[in-house]
Amino acid sequence: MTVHGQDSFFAAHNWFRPGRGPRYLQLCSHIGDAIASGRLGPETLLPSERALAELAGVSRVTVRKALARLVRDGLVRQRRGAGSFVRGPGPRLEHSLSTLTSFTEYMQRRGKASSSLILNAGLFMPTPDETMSLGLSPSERVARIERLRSADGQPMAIECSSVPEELLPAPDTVTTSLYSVLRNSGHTPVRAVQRIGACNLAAREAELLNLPEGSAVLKIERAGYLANGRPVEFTRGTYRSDIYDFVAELRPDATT
Ligand code: 16G
Repeated sequence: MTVHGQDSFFAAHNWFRPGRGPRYLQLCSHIGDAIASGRLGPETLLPSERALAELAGVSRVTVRKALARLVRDGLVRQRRGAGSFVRGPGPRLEHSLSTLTSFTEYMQRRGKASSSLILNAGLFMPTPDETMSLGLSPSERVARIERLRSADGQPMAIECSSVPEELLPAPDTVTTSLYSVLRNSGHTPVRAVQRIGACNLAAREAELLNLPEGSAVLKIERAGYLANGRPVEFTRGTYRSDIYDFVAELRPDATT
């Protein structure tokens, strides 16, 4: 399968807008958007680097950089000697709603290397939401950590976790797993309540997750509790709905 209407699809007037950032990124988003919308289906063969440079009216370096970004983002696969192909949808990840696991443990079990980019971390005065969810007095501070979470280098979720300062006095100690830091200090969550909803990505989150702005994602709020019932964690996360499936096992209601 090749790209139909190649000439016009890749022509610069269809994707380049002066002042909207580097050409390679604009070309990359143009191709990425077409993959996301299905205009370029799985296994579509993209034109060769040279042909693409000609069609798009850019240098081969620009094309190479755009393709490298698409490969990095998992949208395109390069086969030596055969060319660049649109990838099919990757395997979806099933996330059980009935077990209390951490991102790091969950990815480890699936043989994936997890990593986190700290976007923001520190001790803050609580927002009204945090005060309520964590049962704080208005004068108690919270440790707040916002992270971009990736698996095998691919961005999967953005999570903002808040923990009472008393239970996590040094948020900068969370370098890999929040739960392992909490476990080490004897503050493991043993129960959690989650609220799941759908929403569309705003510009900042879209850029972090490498998805087109407006993509549908899952919003999940988790309130985690210690064995004595004290709230230990309030996490708001944005999860890629093209990868995650949240699965719950259901049993008949014993009262009916
Ligand atoms: C999961 C939890 C999140 C928790 C994090 C800890 C969901 C929806 N959310 O992502 O609430 O804070 O794990 O992961 O599962 P960590 O120990 O790897 O930092």
